[in-house]
Amino acid sequence: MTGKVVLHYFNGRGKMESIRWLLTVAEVEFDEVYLSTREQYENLLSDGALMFQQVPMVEIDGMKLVQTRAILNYIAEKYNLHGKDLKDRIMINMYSEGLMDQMEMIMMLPFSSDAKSKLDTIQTKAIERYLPVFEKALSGPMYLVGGKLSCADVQLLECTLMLEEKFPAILSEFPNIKAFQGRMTKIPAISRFLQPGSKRKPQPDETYVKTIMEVFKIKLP
Ligand SMILES: N[C@@H](CCC(=O)N[C@@H](CS)C(=O)NCC(=O)O)C(=O)O
Repeated sequence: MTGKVVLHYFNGRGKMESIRWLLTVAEVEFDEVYLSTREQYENLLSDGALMFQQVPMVEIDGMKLVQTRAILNYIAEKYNLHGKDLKDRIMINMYSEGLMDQMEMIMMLPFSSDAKSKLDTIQTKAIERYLPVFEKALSGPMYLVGGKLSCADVQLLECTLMLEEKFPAILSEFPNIKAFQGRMTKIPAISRFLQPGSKRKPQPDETYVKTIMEVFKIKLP
């Protein structure tokens, strides 16, 4: 690897959090540069560092990577967290996309004007659409795909912890997922990541939302 991995994003979860999780599980050390001013963002733009003028951006192996899914796939491939063959990989990617869809809904809540009704929709979709899929996949196997830890497992843990922050009892009808969480949180890197003071970010607060709005010059209606 050429130099240390550097993450460019806000000091908050957003789209970078799944990347932090995956690097942590791969036991890759990383530094972070937090975007807190419009000027920093404009500097990244004028340096040509952001292909689509968007973050997350990750410096790794001499490259400046953008697009969350592409970054996750690169890390997963590199650190053997993307299955053993093409068929494993498509299953991992399908699970992953479903998990990203759910996490995206939660991520957007602080920017939403009708958060309460959005929250209800998230809960209903989680219980009726998403969690049953993972509950079934984990009825027996330790991991989602190919009997081996993959990026989809890491995202499932991240997503279910996020759901529990909003709906503490949401896994009560999903014992296989609950047992899976128990196993995953015993992995030493994950256990450390869940301790206070790690690089894991807290739930978004007003400062985080305000910073994003200022950096991107967003005005809510
Ligand atoms: N498809 C991109 C979307 C990235 C994205 O929407 N990033 C936001 C911050 S979380 C951004 O940079 N927005 C500024 C803009 O789109 O102009 C990804 O998944 O990385």
